[in-house]
Amino acid sequence: MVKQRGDGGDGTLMRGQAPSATRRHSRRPGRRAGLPRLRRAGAALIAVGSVLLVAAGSAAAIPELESSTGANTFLNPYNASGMGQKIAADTWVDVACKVYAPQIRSANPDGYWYRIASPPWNNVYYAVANTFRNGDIPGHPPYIHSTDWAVPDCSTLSAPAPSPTPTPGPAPVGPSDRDGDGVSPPVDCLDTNSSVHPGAPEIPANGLDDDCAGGDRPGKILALVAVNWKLTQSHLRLVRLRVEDAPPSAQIAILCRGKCRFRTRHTQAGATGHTALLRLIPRRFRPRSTLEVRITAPNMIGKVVRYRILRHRIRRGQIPLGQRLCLPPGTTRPRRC
Ligand SMILES: [Ca+2]
Ligand SMILES: [Ca+2]
Repeated sequence: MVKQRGDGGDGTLMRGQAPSATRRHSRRPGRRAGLPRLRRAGAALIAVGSVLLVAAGSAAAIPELESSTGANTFLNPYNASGMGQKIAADTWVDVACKVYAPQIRSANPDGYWYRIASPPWNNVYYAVANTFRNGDIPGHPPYIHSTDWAVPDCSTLSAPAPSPTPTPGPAPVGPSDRDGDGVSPPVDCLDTNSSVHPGAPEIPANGLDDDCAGGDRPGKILALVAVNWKLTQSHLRLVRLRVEDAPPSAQIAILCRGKCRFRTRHTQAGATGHTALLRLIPRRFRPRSTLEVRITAPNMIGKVVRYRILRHRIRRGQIPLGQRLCLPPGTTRPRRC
């Protein structure tokens, strides 16, 4: 009997959480690879025939990709006032320049904001730089860039657009600051809870937009799929299939594609989060079939483990390796985490 414990085929329990796509923690300047880039300047390159001229003091707008949660915009980055239209998730916008305004804690560790050149922001609204991907490529962690250092400082532009008047320090406390956290609406998106305000730590899947950045961040299901296989010369036989440590009442689906004796089975995790699945499905699997276990729960990123059963691996005496995938809320097609 050949045993496999865990999801990744290497016995490692999949309990880690990938770094957030919207919170990065590096001060190191970085360059992106494989993404569109208009060159930076301090000097902009202007092509005239085959001659390049360098115009010091101006800069082309730089395209930046918003992360998967989107970002609010403000007229004044120093106290996050004058809220504008939100930048939608996974959207490219042109960025004119960056300003250093660390007074709002969610802008840290780098403390920079981007001035958004694209309409409808038109070079007067700002968004926190660390909400953008800044050269990190979706699906290719680690996500480490909080700021794209190719974006010029607004102070270096020869003809900067009107900039907000710096008002260092926390947002002014108004009479409508009912929860006493020092931030008034509309910047405080929930003025009845002092733990919710810009700069507060975002706690995934608690039903609150803790940092007022545009919504509650989905949590990630960290359940374990435990599987044991018995290998023969012609097929594989499941001798153990369990889900452990799932959220109570999580939905569990078992799918089989290819040469299968079933297509789909559904069940629900018990109160303990442990659920035996072997009783629900035929145990014998032939080559050229794929077994998949999906664990989902409301407002959480689902966990998927996929096993491809291949003839050449069976002949070599190799059991299937579990491929770990993610299923974001509202989607049906698993993707790389
Ligand atoms: Ca408040
Ligand atoms: Ca939250």
